Amino acid sequence: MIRLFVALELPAAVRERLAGLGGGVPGARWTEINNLHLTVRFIGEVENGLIPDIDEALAGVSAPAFDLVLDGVGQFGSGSRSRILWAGVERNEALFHLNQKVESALVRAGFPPEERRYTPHVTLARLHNSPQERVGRFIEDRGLFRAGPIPIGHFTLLESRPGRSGVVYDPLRDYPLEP
Ligand code: 2AM
Repeated sequence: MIRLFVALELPAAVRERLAGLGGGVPGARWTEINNLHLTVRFIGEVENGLIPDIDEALAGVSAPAFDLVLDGVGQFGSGSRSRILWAGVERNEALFHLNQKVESALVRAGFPPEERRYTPHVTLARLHNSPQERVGRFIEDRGLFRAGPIPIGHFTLLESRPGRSGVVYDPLRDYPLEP
């Protein structure tokens, strides 16, 4: 089995700025700088033998290239449940369009549909029992964070696997968007 997802990789300069946002929240496990990305469609665990089907489906996706702007930070979840801190994405029809194209290509190829609404975000940290007051301050202090426009000319199929010190994301293949 292999754990897969489709994502946009972010340029090093953008990842550096995102990583620079970190700190000051007790109980936060910050995303390793090389792992910062924007998921387009989570696939999950599949048999290795299905990789060619996924590859073919993604290679058939045609969608226009676009610019991405990261905008603000926020959190999913609240209270003592495990939460995440994220950087948000400025409203972007082309990104939703790409998500839809990937979704329908995968469903046509026989994979189960994603039931959850697409909420584009870059995960900055996972929170474990972080005091809400500190999380709230982190978010307020970085409310003006913006990065981009970032030209997006392709999307990527990645493998997620456990590494020695946390998860490792390996890009398997890039798929071009239309110029
Ligand atoms: P997250 O960062 O919000 O956890 C690789 O794990 C990527 O797939 C991450 O961006 C992760 O989002 C996302 N992901 C993991 N499990 C998921 C799920 N069940 N549904 C949707 N996305 C998921």
